[in-house]
Amino acid sequence: MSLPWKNVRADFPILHQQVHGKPLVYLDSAATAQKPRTVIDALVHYYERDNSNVHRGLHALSMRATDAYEGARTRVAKFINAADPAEIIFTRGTTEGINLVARSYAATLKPGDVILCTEMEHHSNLVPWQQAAKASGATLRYVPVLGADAEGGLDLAALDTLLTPHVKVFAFTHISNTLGTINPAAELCRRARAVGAVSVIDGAQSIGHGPFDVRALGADFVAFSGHKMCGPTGIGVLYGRRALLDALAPDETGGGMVVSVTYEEAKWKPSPERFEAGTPNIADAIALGAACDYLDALGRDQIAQHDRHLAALAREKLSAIPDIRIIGPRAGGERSGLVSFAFADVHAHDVVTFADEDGIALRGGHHCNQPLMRKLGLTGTTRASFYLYNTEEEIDLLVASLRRIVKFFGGS
Ligand code: C6P
Repeated sequence: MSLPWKNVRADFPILHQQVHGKPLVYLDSAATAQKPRTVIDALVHYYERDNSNVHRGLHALSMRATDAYEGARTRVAKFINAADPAEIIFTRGTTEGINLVARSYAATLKPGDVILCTEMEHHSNLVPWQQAAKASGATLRYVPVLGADAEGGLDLAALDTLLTPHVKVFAFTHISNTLGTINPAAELCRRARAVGAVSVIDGAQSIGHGPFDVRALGADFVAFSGHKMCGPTGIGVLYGRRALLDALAPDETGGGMVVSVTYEEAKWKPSPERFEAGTPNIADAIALGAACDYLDALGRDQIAQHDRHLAALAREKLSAIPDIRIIGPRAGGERSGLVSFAFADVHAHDVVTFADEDGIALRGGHHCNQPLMRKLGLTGTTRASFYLYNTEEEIDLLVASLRRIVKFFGGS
């Protein structure tokens, strides 16, 4: 919890502004995190000094760009403790990474096979599997979420019956973007492997919020987005175990991913090139490497402790507001750095609009979790998500704003 707060906030130029005449309180980092100066500088530096295409040119700029791009791959591999940089495929983000795996597996699945997801999946880790099931004739099943407010997490006992040898893929989120639930990812990967299924972790909400070790987790595939870990938008990563990637057909074909081409056919390069057809997103990959440096320098354990401390404090303070319903796990150890809540008589969009008048950025709606919302009997929630630049004082401003909103709408 002892991050150097003043210095941390000074690293983020965007935080030092007024919104509607009030100091900005940014509590929407689960949607996208803000960027430190070092990440912004990495982008500027690349475009001012090194901009060139990679893997193709023999001139100085191209070689510098290639070195920086491949350096970023090595940096990301280290960030998640991958065994080999070739296991890092640059994508546009979590969504593209999951689609790549889902489309590739759709070609190998058949009727009788099962794809297992959970009821708390973001649409990006649900719809691609629906499509894969439709395309292949496989069956899609879900691990239930327990409790009227989803406070019980995943029904791990149900896994005993759901996780059979028919399951070929088990795709689950590490941290729920709506509930804040931290799922026992290592256990889920281990149990998937025990029945011969590959594990696919949606790491969108966990990657920037603490240590992340793909080998300790025993993960087969992990997808995440740069923009949720202080990196740029438009860049993400699909991690895949080397042996699995080598067995996977490419999803997209074209320049850069082939060793030889005739008018009749083509031969693929190994991973990662095989999965990166066309000119990649060079600048953003390099800046993602800078984001890894930034987070590691702060200390990822400390970031995790800080985020979770703020969320626990927020939950405690929000609980005192009349008529509030707080969703997700109650125990601190199972909850990440976000809090989701709802009022019976005030729509989440109204809450967000009113809070915005106080300079506070929240997110309201279904958070791309429509089936989960339906299950909980909600049209949406309001979500406050915390990150390394947030402070305890900002929680007090949030609580004061919410009290104003409840009063306006006629509450106690
Ligand atoms: N969640 C949120 O406000 P992309 O858009 O590809 O970078 O990430 C998709 C995604 C996948 N899984 C989880 C768990 C996520 O939270 C997200 C993005 C944002 O919660 C936007 S909906």
